[in-house]
Amino acid sequence: MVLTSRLTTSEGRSVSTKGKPRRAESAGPEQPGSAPAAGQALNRQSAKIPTMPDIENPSQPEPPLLSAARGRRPERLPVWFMRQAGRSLPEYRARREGTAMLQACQDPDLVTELTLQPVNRHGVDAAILFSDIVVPLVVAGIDVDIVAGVGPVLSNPVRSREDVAALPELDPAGLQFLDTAVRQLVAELGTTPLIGFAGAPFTLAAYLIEGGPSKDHALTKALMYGRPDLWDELLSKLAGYASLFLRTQAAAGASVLQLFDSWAGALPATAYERYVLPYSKRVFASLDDLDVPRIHFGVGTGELLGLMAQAGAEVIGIDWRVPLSQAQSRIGPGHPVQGNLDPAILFADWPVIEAAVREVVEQGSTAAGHIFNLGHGVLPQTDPEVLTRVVELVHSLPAP
Ligand code: 1CP
Repeated sequence: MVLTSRLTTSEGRSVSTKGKPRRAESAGPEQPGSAPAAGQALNRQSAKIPTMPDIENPSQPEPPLLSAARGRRPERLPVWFMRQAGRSLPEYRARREGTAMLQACQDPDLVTELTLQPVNRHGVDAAILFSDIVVPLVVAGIDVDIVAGVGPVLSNPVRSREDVAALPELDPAGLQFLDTAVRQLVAELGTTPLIGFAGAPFTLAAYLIEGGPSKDHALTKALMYGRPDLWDELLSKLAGYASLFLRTQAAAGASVLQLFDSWAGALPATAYERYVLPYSKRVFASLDDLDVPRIHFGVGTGELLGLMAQAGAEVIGIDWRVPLSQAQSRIGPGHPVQGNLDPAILFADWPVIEAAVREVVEQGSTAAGHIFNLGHGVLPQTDPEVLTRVVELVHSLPAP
């Protein structure tokens, strides 16, 4: 791939300069040793120093996102956006043209470019790997496609004992593209952290069983309540997928990991505790030795926050339905929070957006740490200029 040149911002953040230079930023001197060369990314799994890519300059401050994720209060409030890479960006639409989504996810050079796009454009405090939660299913050989305007669709949904038994374990050899993409990205990003992610067992199971997006998750719940033995077998396998996918990213240099249990909010708390929490716990426990901060997020999970906080992640992502102040009392002390501006508010006039951003920052100020984000993904119609403006505003506010 063509490596891009690098600038170091006034805050010491290293950014790639491929394409348009970032506005409102002056080019500082190249910082010696600010990033390992491509292919020389530290193996943080063994080195146990996930936050310090710059070993030649130990005085360099920890990136704000990592500080907040570790429960500290950095000088600047960190901000990134779920689904920051993708259809809200014209450069994304241009670059993706003619390449199927799941093909793009397995092309390390394209993954690198698409992951960097929102970092270069918005100046966010983290990159999130360009991938999708169904990519491990593809690697496992399951016939899944991402259909434009729909989402993941499976040709043969998993509904019987035979279907579950036929699911293979994930073969690490199939994840070479992921290792390559993450190493390239870490080298390109310099001090900006890369967030690796995976879909949680329940949310993956929902796609496998329903065969595509679903509103009520009726088939998933029917199998969960009606066939607990099968459910256990299925979720155990999917916990293995998530665990391996996350470990691979951390081993290649991702410095934060997020587990998306997007559709867990479909469940009552009692069912979540019995049928979902044990498997999410298993995923997090398998990462305990890595010393990489973990984020756990789901949509519509207000009633589940206390239980989700027991799964093992340090940071709890809060969707836009629950004010951060209330969320803190539900998850208990000691957990940094991530969130939670309503993504739809970005379509309002700027004064409305500004007031809402300030309110989220204010409410997050009492948490153990706060990573500013939306309460779910960026909507495709969002004006990217507004996202950049939100980043500038968050960075301009006095850190609480
Ligand atoms: O052609 C396209 O552009 C397809 C749109 C798209 C993109 C850009 C999909 C289809 N997935 C993605 C990338 C993606 N997916 C990322 C990386 C980009 C980034 O965040 O910057 C991430 C983190 C995901 C994760 C993901 N995929 C989740 C969990 C997060 C969430 O939003 O809750 C889920 C549930 C999916 C499934 C999925 N993939 C794509 C769609 C439209 C959906 C949701 C479909 C549904 O409603 O069930």
